[in-house]
Order: sequence, then C-alpha cells, then structure tokens
Amino acid sequence: MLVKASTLLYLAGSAAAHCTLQYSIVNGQETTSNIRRVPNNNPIQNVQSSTLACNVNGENPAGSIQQVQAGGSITLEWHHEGRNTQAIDASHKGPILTYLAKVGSATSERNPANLDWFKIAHTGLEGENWAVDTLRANNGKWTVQIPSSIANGEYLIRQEIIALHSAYAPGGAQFYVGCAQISVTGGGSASPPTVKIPGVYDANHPGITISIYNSKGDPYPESYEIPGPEPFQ
Ligand SMILES: [Cu+2]
Repeated sequence: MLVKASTLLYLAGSAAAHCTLQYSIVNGQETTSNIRRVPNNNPIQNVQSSTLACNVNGENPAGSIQQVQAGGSITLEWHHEGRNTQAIDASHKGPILTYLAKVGSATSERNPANLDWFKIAHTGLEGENWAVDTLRANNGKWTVQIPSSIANGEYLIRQEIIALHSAYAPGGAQFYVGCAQISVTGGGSASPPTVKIPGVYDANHPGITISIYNSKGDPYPESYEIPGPEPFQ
C-alpha cells in the first residue's frame, strides 16, 4: 500500500500536538472545576458539528462557576496534557478567538449549540507572529477582557484555537474548543449582536480554508482574515 510521507508524518505527530482547555484564572485565583470536561484532545474539523460549540461532551455542565468583574480579565490556559506539557505543537499555527453566551444557569445549561454567542476577542497573524506562537510563548495562557458594558449574570466563555497547518482544503482546519462557566458582576445593559455556533463559520471562508505556507515555505501569508464577527468590547 502506498502512503504519502506527509500523511505518515501527520499521523505520527498529531496526538502529541493537540491540546485542551485546562485552567481558568481570575485575579491570580485558578480553578479547573468551572471547565466543561472533554474526553480527549482531538480537534473538531466539521464546522457544522454541534460539538463546535463546546467540544465533545460540552453539553455536560461543570460543577462550579468562576466570578469575573465586567471590564476585568480572565486567563484560560491550554496544554497538550498537564502543565508540564507544551501548549500546542509549534506546527499548529493559527488564530485564537473568544466568545461569550449568556445563560440562565451555567451549571444546568445543556445545549451550548443553541445559545446566542458574541465574540469578545480575536487575534490572528501580526507580521510573522500567529496567536498560537504567542500562546506557546506564554506557556498556554491566553488572557481576554470581559466587556465592561455587558449584563450581569452567568455566561459560558468559549475559547477556540484554529490550527491551520492542514487547512489547504475544506475540512482540514483543526478547531480546539474549550468552554468554562463564569458569572459576570458589575456590568451594564449592552446586548451585543449574536451568532450561532455552529452556523457562524463556512468551511470555505478564507480564514478557515487557507494554505498558510508562502512560496518560501514559511507559515506566514501576506495577510490573514479571522473568521466570524468583529469582537464586541
Ligand atoms: Cu493537530
């Protein structure tokens, strides 16, 4: 049987390269008990799958809720396995995006694919630096600001790393998704425009189906268009 060398490399390298959301940190207080648990560190590749919302088993609530001040920040931390492992393999270059969805009760919400999500942050390619390069340099930590004007109450926060190393054909981009349960205090009355997840992405979007390698073989295209809406802040 003929198997392409690139396929073999991919199979050999993939399991060690992947990651899951593992810690949620606010004002130096870290927890794992507000994070919806996933069974493994495999990516999602079908942008229409209900698992794109909060990953496999994402409909199962976690036990706790972490409090965050509106206008304050939260750090989510990603690793291949534990803290002594890398964030994600260096080959897995791409953007990092963060969304929120308001829920009645974060510890009982069981249908994340039906929620109304709004994006609060995204970072793609800046010069020759992908968001994933920064995530790796920060030992898996990615910090975002909670908008100061959103309403008080409970939310799911959804962070997403899109690895683009195999994204040259539709279905090749790898979505690493994690959801955590938070409660926002000190907010306002804004109601940001929302999207559905799945639904927000088209597999053919130029930020999802893209060959990131330029003519010199470097993984830094001239420009990169991050998929989904503009962040609300
Ligand atoms: Cu991978």
